[in-house]
Amino acid sequence: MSESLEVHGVDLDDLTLPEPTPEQFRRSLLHHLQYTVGTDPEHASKFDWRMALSYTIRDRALEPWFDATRRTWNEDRKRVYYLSMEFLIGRLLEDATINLGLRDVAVEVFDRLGLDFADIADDEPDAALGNGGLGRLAACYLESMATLGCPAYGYGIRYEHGLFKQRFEGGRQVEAPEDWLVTDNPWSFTRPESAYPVGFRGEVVEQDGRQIWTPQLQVLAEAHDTPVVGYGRQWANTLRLWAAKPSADLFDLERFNAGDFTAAAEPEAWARTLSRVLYPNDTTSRGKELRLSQEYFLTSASVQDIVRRYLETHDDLRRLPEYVAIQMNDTHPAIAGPELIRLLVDDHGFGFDAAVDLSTQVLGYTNHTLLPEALEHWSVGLMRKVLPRHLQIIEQLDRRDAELHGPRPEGVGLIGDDQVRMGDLAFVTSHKINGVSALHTDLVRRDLFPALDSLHPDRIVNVTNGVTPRRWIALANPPLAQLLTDTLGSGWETDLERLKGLEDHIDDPAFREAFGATKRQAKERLSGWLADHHGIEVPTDALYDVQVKRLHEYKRQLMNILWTIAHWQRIKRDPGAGWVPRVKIFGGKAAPSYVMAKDIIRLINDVAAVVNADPETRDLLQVVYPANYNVSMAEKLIPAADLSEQISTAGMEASGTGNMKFALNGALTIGTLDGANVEIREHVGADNFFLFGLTADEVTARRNEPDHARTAIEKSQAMRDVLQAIAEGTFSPDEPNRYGAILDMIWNSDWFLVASDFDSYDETQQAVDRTYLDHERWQRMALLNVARTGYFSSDRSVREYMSRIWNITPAL
Ligand code: GPV
Repeated sequence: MSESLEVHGVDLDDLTLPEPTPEQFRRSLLHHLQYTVGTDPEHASKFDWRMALSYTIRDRALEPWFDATRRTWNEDRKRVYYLSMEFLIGRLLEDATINLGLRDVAVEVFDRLGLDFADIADDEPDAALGNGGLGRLAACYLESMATLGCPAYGYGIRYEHGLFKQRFEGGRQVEAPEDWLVTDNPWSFTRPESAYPVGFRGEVVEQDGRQIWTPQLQVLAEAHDTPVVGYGRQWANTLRLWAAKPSADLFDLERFNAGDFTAAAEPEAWARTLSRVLYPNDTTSRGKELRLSQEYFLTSASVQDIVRRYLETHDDLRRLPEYVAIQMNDTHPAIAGPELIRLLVDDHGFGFDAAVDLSTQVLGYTNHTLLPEALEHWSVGLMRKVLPRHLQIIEQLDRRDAELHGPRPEGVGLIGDDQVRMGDLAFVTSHKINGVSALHTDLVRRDLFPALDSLHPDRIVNVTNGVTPRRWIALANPPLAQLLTDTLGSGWETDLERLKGLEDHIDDPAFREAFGATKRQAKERLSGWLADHHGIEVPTDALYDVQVKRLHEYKRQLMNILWTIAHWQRIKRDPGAGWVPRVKIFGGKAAPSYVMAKDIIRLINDVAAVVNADPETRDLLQVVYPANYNVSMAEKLIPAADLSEQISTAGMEASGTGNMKFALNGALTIGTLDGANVEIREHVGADNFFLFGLTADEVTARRNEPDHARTAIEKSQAMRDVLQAIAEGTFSPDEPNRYGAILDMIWNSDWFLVASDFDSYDETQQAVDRTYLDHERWQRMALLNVARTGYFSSDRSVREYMSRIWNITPAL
C-alpha cells in the first residue's frame, strides 16, 4: 500500500475499502445492485447480478491499480508497452475474482443468497478481440506481467465486433457478427482526455530541408482502459484499447449544408470503421487498405501516448531506451519503427541516423509464423497513398541499410517486387527479434532472415511461449487446483516449477486415485454442459480425444477426421475386439473466406452425423463438434481431455500454446516434432508423449518428391478405404461429390503431407488405445505431464522477455 497521499484536501487512505469479509462483500454487492444497476434483489436478473458482482470486484481492483501506477511514476520505472492487434482475453470477472483472492468469499455470499456464482460468471460474454494463439498469448502475457510486477501497458484496438460467432447449418459454418459491447462493459474506463489525432493520406512537401506531412484525413483515437490485476493483488497494469472517433473537422459541413447528407457523413463513417471489426484471418495477410489503416491507427495512437507519457517527467528523448521498451506482437504494429522515427525527426528535431538508432534500442519484434501467406507485405502504391511520409522513411531506411552493408543478395531489403516487407522492416528497426519456440527460432534464423541474421548475429533470440496457470488451472480446473494445493501447499500458482513435487507422490495409489477423480469430475462437468448447451450426449467413461484450435490445413484437422473414419471402419469390421470407447471432440473456427477449411468443417460434421447414428459403433465412438469454440469453451474442454491432438505438419506451427494447456491439465499429447511440442516432449520425457510423423527437414525433402501423396496412399490400405468411403458419398449420400475438392487435394497436391504422415499417425493412435487400457500406466503418464510442464508458465516467458529483451526489473 502506498504512503498516505493528500490531494484536494482528501486523504486518499480514507477511501481504502475495508477487508472484504463475507458481510462486507454482501453489502457492497447489494449496494451496487441498488445504486449502480438500479434494481433490487427481488427483481434482479442474472445480468443485473453479474453487473453488481462485477462492480463489487472491480472496486477491489482499483487500489492495486492506483498503487502500482503511482509507484511506477514515483520510482520513475521503465515500462513495457506491448503493442498487439489482438488481445483474446475471454471473460474477466472470474479471473479478476481469483487474482484478487475473492473467489471463496464470492461463492459463499452467492450461496447464502440462494444463487450460484458459477452460473452468474457464465453470463459474461467473452472479450474475443483476437483470432487464436497470437491474441491469447498477449492476454496470458498481460496477466503474467501484472502478477510479476512488471510495469506494463497493453495497447490494442477496442473492436466493436470481436471475432464472429460460429454456428452450423447443415454442417456448414455460418458466421454472425459478435456484439460484446451491446451490453455494458463494466471493466472499461473511458478516458476522453487521452485522445490523439491519427492522420492518413495527404501530401508531403519539403520546406527548408524538412518534410512536412499534411494528412488528408484525421481520426481521433480515444483511450479505454481496463485494469489487469495480477495474482495476489500486489500489482495491476493497464490494457489501453483505442476507439476510433471522427474528429470534428471530418464532417463536411459545406456538403451537408448543400444538401448532400450522405457524402457529408462519409469521412465520418470511414473513421469509425477503423475500430469497427476484427479481421477474422488467422495467419493470413490480405493487403487490404482498411487493415493497414487499423494497424497504423493502433500504432500511431500508442506511440504518441508513449512519447507523451515519457515527456511528462523527462525532457531528453535520447534517454528513451532507459525508460521505454516497445514490443511488437508480430509485424502487425511494425509501422511503429517509422512512426517513432517520424516523430523524432519531424517533431523533435532529431537527425535521421540518431532517430533510427534510438528507435531500434526501444523496439523489439516477436515473430509468430513462417507461413508465407502470413508474412505481411504492403504494396508500395498503397503505402504511398495511405502513409506517404512513412513510405519516405522506409525508403530512406532501405537506402541507409544498403549503404551500411554494401551490395545485398537478391531478395534482401525492405522493398522488393514493389512491396514493403514488414518482417524485414520490423527486423531492422528492432534490437531483438524473437521466435516463440526453440525449433521455430532456429527456422527463423535459417529460413526467414538468414542475411539479416549474419549481419546482426546477436539480434535473434528465443523465448518459448507460456500460458498463465491462473486461468488455465486455477480458473478452468478447480478440482485439480485444489489437489495441487492439498499436495504441494499454495504457491504453485506463481511458482509453477513446484509441480515437480507431484512426482514424490506418484507411487501413492490414493494420490493417483485422487488425481483420476479430478479428470472424471472435469468430464462430468463437460458432458453436462454439452448436454445443456449443445444438446449432445456423451458418455463420461470414454477416452476424450480433443483437437481445438483454428481450422487450418497445416494444423491437419483433416488427418484427424480421416483417422476417425478409419477407426470407425475398423470397429465395424470387428465390433467385439475390445475397443476403447472414444469421444472425438473438435472445436474451432475457419476464416470466412477459407474455402478448404470450411469444407473440412463440413466433413467433420457430416462424419459425426453418420457415425453417431450408427447403432453398431455408437457406444464406442462419438464425434462431437460444439459450435463457436472460444476461450470460455476452452476452459471447459481442456480440463476434460485425456488426449491432446497437436498434429501439425512439422515446421509449420510456430509454437502452439493449447499444447501446453492440455499437458498442464493432465492430457497426454499425440503430436509431431513441431513448435513447442518438441520442448514439451523433452520436459515430460519421450515415454510420456505419443510422437509420430516426419520431422521438419523430412517434410522439406518429402515435398520435393514427385507424387508423394499418391505414393503414400497407394501404400496405405486404411487410407484408401477412408478416401473411398468419402468418394462414395458415405457421409454425404445426397451429394456424393461434395468432397471432391478435398479428395483432389489429398491425391494430387497435399502440401501439408496428410497422406505421408497418415500411417504413422494411425499406428500411434493404436498405441494410445493400448496404453489407455493399462489404467495405471496412463495415470502415471498423465501425472508426469502435469508435474513436468511447470516450465510452460507464462511467468517464465515474461521473465525471459524482461531480462533478454526489455532490460527491466520487476517492481515486486
Ligand atoms: I502470425 N499465430 C496466430 O495465432 N495468429 C497469427 O496471425 C500468427 C501466429 C500463432 C501461431 O500460429 C502459433 O503457433 C503460436 O503459438 C501463437 O501464434 C503464439 O505465438
